Amino acid sequence: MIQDSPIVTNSYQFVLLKTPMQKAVIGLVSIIIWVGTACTNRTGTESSESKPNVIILFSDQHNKKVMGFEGHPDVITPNLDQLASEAVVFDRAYCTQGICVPSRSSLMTGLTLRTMGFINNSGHTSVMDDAVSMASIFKKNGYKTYAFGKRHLRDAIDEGWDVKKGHSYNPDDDDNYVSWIERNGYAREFAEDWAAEFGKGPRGSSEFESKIPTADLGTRISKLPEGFTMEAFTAMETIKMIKAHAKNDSAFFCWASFYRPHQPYNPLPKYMDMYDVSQWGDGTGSGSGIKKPANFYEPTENLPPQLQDQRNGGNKVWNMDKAFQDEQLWRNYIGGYYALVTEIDHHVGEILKALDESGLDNETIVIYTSDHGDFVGNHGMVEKCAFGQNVYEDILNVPLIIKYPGKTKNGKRIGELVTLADVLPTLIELVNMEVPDLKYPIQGESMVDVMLNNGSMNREYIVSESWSQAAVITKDYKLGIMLDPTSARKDLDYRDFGDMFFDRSKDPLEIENGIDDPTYKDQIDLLMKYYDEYVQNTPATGKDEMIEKLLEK
Ligand SMILES: [Ca+2]
Repeated sequence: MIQDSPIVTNSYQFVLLKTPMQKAVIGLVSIIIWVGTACTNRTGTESSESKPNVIILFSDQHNKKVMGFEGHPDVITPNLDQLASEAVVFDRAYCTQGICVPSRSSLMTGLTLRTMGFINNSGHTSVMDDAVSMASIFKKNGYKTYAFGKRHLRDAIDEGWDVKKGHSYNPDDDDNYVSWIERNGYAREFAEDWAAEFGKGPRGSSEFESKIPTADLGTRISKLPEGFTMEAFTAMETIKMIKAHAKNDSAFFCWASFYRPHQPYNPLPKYMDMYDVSQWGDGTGSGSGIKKPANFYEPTENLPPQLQDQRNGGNKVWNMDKAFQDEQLWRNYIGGYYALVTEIDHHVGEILKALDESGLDNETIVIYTSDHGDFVGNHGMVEKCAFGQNVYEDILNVPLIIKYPGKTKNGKRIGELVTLADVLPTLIELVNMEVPDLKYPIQGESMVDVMLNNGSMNREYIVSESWSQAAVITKDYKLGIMLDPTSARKDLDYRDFGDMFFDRSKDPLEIENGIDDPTYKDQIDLLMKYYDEYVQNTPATGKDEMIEKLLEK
């Protein structure tokens, strides 16, 4: 939608006017003005064209390699495979930090952790109040906005939703999974799932005070009937919304956000039965037991200190020491993770089918992505252990599949380095949205030229960072710099372990730390220089504010 005077005050004013598509739209607007008729589109605003719907299918903790079309030996994902064949697939998409809230917030604002200032999932800074969310931008542009499932956002970053139905109990939401499962009479079954990690039922449930045992590696088969998981709730609400929009003809932006395959790992028997976890084998695709990860027995001393502690049994939910005595526990977790991905894949298929049956598939942009990955047994680790590292590919590399019917090239693989902060500027350009005055300009960059025109991001590197570790990622190399978390957070200081360096072209499993190898000195110096450049060019407004607050205490 091109307005008479676009209110664009950030760096995207150049991007917004430079692509052939934009020029074509401007040309079309000129023609319409020339014939003296401005048509009214289905959102009721004056425009030359009807806007596409946008749906972000999202999962939590989905390791990018764990999809069938990636050549995985085990996991079964026919619907994601089909979507990927009809879309562009980014092979080198990374989260800006390998943990929920900061990563999701980057997706929603296009900002970095450094600028927002989160410490892992917590903390509050003024940037979080002043940021403008993706949902708010869509809403201002005439879209009806929906969030179904896990948001895990805060302050202004969680604003802009017309309808929100979360996974957790929240009286401010229009509905939530915990209340819904209670109404349906399965509160106990869900509490047993939830307790695999937390030892009790969820907040807001009649089972909140119930003491229920945790489960080794957070893995327990669900007793919920099919159709009553958190994933089923997200899909059900999304499909209801799609069917309603098929009739009312207004544009929607929807974040359909699955909680899984995040722990607690509670697969339904239907999906678990697709994987033979009774023994290690050559993989489900070969008709045998699931395949053991190639770097499963990585020596403990290779891993950063927090991961070593978990390996040695320091985390009493995971009980990893026990799992190494009985590998059946590992197979249950790894197969359970695949089963959760397969359940999500089923719901993705149902949502795409609803778009198709409602006749909206050709006018809806579909994105599939996730906030970060999971080790899934790689490096002999469970979950993401994001408090002790922010370097491993299993955690930082995320799925990113984008389909714009009639525009994206089917099955195109893209090797450019991108981050989740690039999604918002991409959508702004794709949908041609007006951007309000932003106090903190978007730091990501549009991927449209790469997606539609064989363009380049012109990037030598990208950075993903936590308070403990910054990963500088180039085409072939990765440097994990252990940071000084300042005197404010001594507990996050892992500098004694030293930095980490991986030659990804020779060591894709990331088991040979080359930081002391003189062969790599020039490369390491270069990546260090890139990081200095990144720090200089990226305002640390939120992080500085957070440090000041912590030092005052
Ligand atoms: Ca997460």
